[in-house]
Amino acid sequence: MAMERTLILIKPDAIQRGLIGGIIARFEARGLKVIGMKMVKMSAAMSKEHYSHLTSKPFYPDLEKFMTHHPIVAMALEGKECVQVVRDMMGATNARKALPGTIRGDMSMSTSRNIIHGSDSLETAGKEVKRFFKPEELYEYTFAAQEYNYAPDE
Ligand code: DAT
Ligand code: MG
Repeated sequence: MAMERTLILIKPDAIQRGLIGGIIARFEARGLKVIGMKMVKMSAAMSKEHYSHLTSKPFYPDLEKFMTHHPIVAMALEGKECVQVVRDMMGATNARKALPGTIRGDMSMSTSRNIIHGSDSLETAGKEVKRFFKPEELYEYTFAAQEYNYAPDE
């Protein structure tokens, strides 16, 4: 299986609630590699691009206001099949329906205040990592104990 990259955003609600470290710890414990990480304040234009599938929805104005009013943490993660792995770790969009054990299911109670974004497909992930990170902000390195994260034939 090929290595993939995906984009995570730790949203304003998570930052206000002191959950940055708790969220990052989940990904580290899973064995995903952090290859880029920074704080950013999304602009309205970035929000409209990032949520282009939702701009016509009635809740979009609140979503844009929410995502742009406060800095967020952007992370690029790398791992085998990590786009789906991260989606599974996040849980359902409506956090009240997210299963216990998922990030949303353990730490949030809302659809619009659901603490984390993760890319929804490999194609989206490619675009989203580029949206938030310049090439020089992404780092290539290997885990010293890589053979303990994956078998050679995976
Ligand atoms: P996800 O974040 O699980 O990929 P999405 O891409 O459909 O879900 O929506 C992006 C964000 O928009 C979501 O995290 C919160 C907000 N949102 C989606 N549906 C909503 C709704 N019905 N009411 C309020 N906010 C919503
Ligand atoms: Mg989405």
